[in-house]
Amino acid sequence: MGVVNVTPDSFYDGGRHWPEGAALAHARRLIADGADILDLGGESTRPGAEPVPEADEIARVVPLIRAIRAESAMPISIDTMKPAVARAAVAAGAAIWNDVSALRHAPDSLAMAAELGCGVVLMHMQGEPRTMQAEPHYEDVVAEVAAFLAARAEAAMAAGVARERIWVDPGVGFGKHMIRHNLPLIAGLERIVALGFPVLLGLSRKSFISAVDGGGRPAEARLGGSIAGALAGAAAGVAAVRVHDVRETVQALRVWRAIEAARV
Ligand code: HH2
Repeated sequence: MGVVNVTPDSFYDGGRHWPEGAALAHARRLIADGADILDLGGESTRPGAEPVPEADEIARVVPLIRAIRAESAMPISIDTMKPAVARAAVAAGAAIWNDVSALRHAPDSLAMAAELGCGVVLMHMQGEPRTMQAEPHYEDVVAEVAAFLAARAEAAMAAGVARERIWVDPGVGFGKHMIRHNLPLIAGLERIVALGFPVLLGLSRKSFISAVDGGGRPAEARLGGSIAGALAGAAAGVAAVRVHDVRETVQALRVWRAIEAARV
């Protein structure tokens, strides 16, 4: 899954694909690079990011979805917490609602997901984006994330979302201590995969990579760690990795798979 953020402030690609013409060029590039899904976002979820009004978010993503749809059948997911944005995106041609709040942000999120009938990514987050990194706490991070995702999947199904439309995501970096929580969570991915839903893993260029690599590495200098994390996810059986660098990740996954296939 290749990331296209149409935002001025995303932690890595904020402002790069802004305004919309640049975002379309980037989307084309990710398709050519081997993406299987494009994830479009019109609001940054980085810690401390300012909320974007609904109408502005729609104005950022809908024209881009239409433009991609006009030239490609590539599945598109919309990265939003707002039901109205998801509805507008699906009407424009998006097939998946990627919600970092796991359909908890608005009272009508669950009902909207059921009504839209699209795929849904339910992501774990402790707290909410503005404050989530303040003091994250877990007794057993893998068990708690797994229990949360199972409960949200149940809630979605109870609201009418079909089981086969549900994906789950452990939410690396969302209300998690860089080292104490993110690393055991990635190491314990098999237990998330064992829930029985396809797992999406997003760790591309996130700060824990810098923390592991001695600190002080800006997002531009975290590609190696991103690929290492994607391979760890693949080994654990995740269904997709959400990345900024599609070409490099596709190559790493192809080589890893080829080596696995050559095992005797
Ligand atoms: N991470 C980000 C945004 N959306 N969605 C899912 N399902 N999983 C993730 O790990 C995830 C996500 C953060 O990355 P990015 O979009 O690059 O940054 P920003 O939120 O600042 O736009």
